[in-house]
Amino acid sequence: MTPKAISKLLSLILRHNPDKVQLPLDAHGWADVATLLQQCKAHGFHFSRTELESMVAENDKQRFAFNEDKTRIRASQGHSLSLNISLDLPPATPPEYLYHGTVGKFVQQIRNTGIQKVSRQHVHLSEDLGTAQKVGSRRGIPLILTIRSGQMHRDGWVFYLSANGVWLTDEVPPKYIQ
Ligand code: HQG
Repeated sequence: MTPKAISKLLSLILRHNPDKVQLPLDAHGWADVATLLQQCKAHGFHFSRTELESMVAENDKQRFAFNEDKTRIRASQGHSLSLNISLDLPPATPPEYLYHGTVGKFVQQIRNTGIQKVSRQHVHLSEDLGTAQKVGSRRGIPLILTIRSGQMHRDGWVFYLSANGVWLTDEVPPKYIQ
């Protein structure tokens, strides 16, 4: 399998559907690496530990992280709400402004109801415009919303920073969207 194919498979398994290869995840989204390799193989997806490690190291968005002794792996963000895991990240203080990349067709509803998690565990926000552009481009012509995250935080909203630099929060009410 190519690194990209392994990344796509692991995004599916570790964020959304571990049952695809009957893989147990713990409450914080971690999977045992040996079990992951074995279960993928049993379901027709062949890759070695070395291939896995180089994919994780070289992944463009650093989507996956190992624990210290590399016996466990998880996705750093992007999990489905239905998976019911907790990343167990400490609350963090965001910069004054963060960005959310979306597309025009969602903007009116976002103006009405704020940015919602939709199907994920958190709303995903970016620290830089370039990343937000890329996130929005997945769905069409990107439209970037600027979030008054500093004010949100001072008003008591909790933020988390994922291991790969994505800012996470529960929702962004309309009044914090510029
Ligand atoms: C939109 C990728 C209508 C929201 C990226 C987005 C990210 C609303 C879509 C990560 C809404 C949800 C997450 C509302 C939000 N009404 N539409 N009230 N609130 N939306 O995929 O942020 O490449 O769940 O704007 O890089 O696009 O997979 O979230 O367009 O980090 O690693 O509903 O996924 O990472 O879409 O992307 P998503 P997202 P990977």
